[in-house]
Amino acid sequence: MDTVKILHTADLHLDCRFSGLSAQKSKLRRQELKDSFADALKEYSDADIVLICGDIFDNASFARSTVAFLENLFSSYPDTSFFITMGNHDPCNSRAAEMLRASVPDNVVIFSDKAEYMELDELGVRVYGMSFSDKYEYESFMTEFEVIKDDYINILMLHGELTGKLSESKYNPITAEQLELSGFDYVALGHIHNFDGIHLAGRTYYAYSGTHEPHGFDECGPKGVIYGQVGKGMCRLGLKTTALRNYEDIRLDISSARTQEELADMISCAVADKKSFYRINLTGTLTDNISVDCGLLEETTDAFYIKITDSTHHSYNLDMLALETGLKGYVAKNVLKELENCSDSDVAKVCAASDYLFELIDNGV
Ligand SMILES: [Mn+2]
Repeated sequence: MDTVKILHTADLHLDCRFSGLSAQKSKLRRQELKDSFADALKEYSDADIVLICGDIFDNASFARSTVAFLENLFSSYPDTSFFITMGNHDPCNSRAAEMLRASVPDNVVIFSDKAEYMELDELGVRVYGMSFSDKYEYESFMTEFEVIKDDYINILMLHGELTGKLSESKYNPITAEQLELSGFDYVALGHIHNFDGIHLAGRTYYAYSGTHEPHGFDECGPKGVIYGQVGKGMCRLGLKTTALRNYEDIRLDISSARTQEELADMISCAVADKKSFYRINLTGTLTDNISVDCGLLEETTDAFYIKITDSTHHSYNLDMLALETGLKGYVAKNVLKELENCSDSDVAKVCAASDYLFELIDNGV
């Protein structure tokens, strides 16, 4: 069966500000967004067509050098056909879109804000697309397309939001039912920054590629491009990871740390990839000889970016509390008695219950 090799990407958000980072790291990340995209094109340069489904640029502020970068990049693959739809961050009326349109070479098609298609006769493929004209698109673009039914492989590319009801999104709403009835072989989507698999509605395959490189902690998980083959009523596609750095959001129970060195080691082990971004929330019950200084731990842990928060609490010293008069002394004496009589396997449970009781007495929570 005849197939076409595609590379599907979206939501590059080039020139993204990375406002949570230092000026130096933010600049480095902006360069990496470009490097990572260029690397992906090189790695999968045997793709016949490249689909870029919106939000190439992050917003109205973009660098002219980035447009020049894209122009050079597209020019260096003259045998590849590039197709671009503009998204809500870089709609047709934006300066970035205008400049891109004015500069791209002949092997690049940028879809307008009307439903259009291009035929690649040598490949037997038709690529359909439509761009955002403005920040919001309340009406579904899907109603604008009618598939030409013949031997050609029909691929649609859109920036838009999959939704249960058409009224529920202002970002070109698309329903599974529309996809099922559409007649396309593959629908390449952009807008959602996470890849969650290749899906099938009726005989139509569809997927969000997600972004090629994450932009923040709301974009954890593997990031890459979709690459593979599409044919009539079939596809062999998968995510190929491309991200140079990842974001990791971790809860780390440090109850078993007995010394400050052990605590530092546990954090260091959690930071498996020194190049990545980490947000670590420390949890658990600590003994008196462990103290948590988030700033110091951040400084002494080797990572590109690390933010540590402390949600731990200290265990209560039962022997000391048992000497007190009042409610806590009474509870401590009884817990000690309980610990003497309980089996080894119940010690942890009794300790956790007593910690909970003391927290309740101390904080009322
Ligand atoms: Mn986006």
